[in-house]
Amino acid sequence: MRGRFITFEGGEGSGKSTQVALLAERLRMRGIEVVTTREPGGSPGAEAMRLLLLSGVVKPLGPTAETMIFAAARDDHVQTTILPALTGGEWVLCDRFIDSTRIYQGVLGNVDRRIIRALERATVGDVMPDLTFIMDVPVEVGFERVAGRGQVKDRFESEETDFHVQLREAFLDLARDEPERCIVVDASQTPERVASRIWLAVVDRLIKQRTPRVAS
Ligand code: Z5A
Repeated sequence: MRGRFITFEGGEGSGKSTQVALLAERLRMRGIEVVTTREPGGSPGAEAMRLLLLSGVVKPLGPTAETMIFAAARDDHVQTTILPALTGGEWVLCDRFIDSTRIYQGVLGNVDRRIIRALERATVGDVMPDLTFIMDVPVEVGFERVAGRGQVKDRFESEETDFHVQLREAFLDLARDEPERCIVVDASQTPERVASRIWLAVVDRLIKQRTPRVAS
């Protein structure tokens, strides 16, 4: 049986990586095999492209070219990491995926929606997430968490506050448009509370439905 594919989306510092790790732990405790991965990256080729994308050297080429490099990275990631894992019955938990392109490049970068969708079809095809968590946190909370790491800001973290406010709104709009796939999570709560909310949704949407009913 094909594995399940869950993605985590949202602004910076919203706790995506933390929740990917916590959900993986819970699934493994139930005996489910899990692959955790991220975008941009998640395969050797895509990790090389991640360095280019986050360093900012691609930015001067413009948002359309940047979108194409995100797509090239995704193509390699899907073909070499995600698809083989799903086909082998493993669950894949991915920190960012297509919705980041739709929002960062599409909504905020103003890249033509037809280009975004065409690249999505070419790279993802029917390898669509079964469930997507939109991690929602006030921008200032996300900033504080990331500042606590004391790292140099990357190409996207360096954008103005207004960019991050629009980003948050755009993710919430996307969730409203696709309620069957997307669940908004209040990510300002403690990591444990956020993890519990996510776990309830996974059980409800993906685990219960896989358990065969016993005939009475
Ligand atoms: N991008 C794009 O433009 N187009 C695309 O198609 C794709 C990506 C795929 C990748 O950045 C950038 O690429 C991203 C969009 C763009 N730009 N930005 N910004 P990245 O992978 O380097 O970083 P990120 O995805 O933004 O994640 P992040 O900033 O590392 O944050 P996070 O994964 O959401 O959070 P975290 O690492 O789990 O937690 C951050 C800190 O907060 C950490 O110290 C935790 O211990 C703490 N934390 C986590 N949860 C909590 C709670 N609940 N309470 C308190 N503290 C917490």
